[in-house]
Amino acid sequence: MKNSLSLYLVMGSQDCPHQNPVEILEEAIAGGITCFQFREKLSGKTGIEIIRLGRQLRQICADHQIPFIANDRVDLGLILEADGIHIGQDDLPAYEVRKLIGPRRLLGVSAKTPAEAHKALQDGANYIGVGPMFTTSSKLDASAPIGPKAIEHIRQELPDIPIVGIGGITTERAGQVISAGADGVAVISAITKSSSPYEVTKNFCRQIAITKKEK
Ligand code: TZP
Ligand code: MG
Repeated sequence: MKNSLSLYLVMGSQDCPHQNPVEILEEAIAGGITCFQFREKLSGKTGIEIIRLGRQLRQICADHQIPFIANDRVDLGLILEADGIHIGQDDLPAYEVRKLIGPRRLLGVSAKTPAEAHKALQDGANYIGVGPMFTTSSKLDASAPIGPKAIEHIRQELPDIPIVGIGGITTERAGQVISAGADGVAVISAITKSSSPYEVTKNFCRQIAITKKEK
């Protein structure tokens, strides 16, 4: 699990103003991402349009053995035969989602505190997402940044829990998040809005590898 979290791309069509999500995912996989989450928030898309895009992205991940995680929606995850589901604190309760998706699919839960992280594990989570680390414009209802310190606190109390940091993470900031105790970083705009998703992904991989070596 921890290796799969190393560089986790999160994306929906709302995140891709310059380039097609399919091309971005292909470039990011070539650059070295280790996990992908389909997070479609564009309200203008119909159900069938979301499924069509999801199927394309899902197939690309399958072809490259990259875990494909669906955001929020268990129904969509099951339709797309996703490898897992990621939910927030205000979505369906994690233990209910675990029951729906069975024991084999991955379950990710967003958590900000050691108590939320502990509960997520008890409810059947395989990993937690902690953020926003820094200011982000990719999540409309994002709370104030909680910073890498939040990861330090969770890591102190739960030494083995798989953690991915998220929110405002750039290549320059990835190291701080890993040093704080995260197993990886989750990224939207730094990759999806880059003029070269491939190059920026390679840079992330380099920074993450350097910081992990120092740990
Ligand atoms: N959850 C917390 S912050 C965030 C999500 C989905 C958005 C991260 O996007 P970016 O562009 O990497 O800041
Ligand atoms: Mg959610």
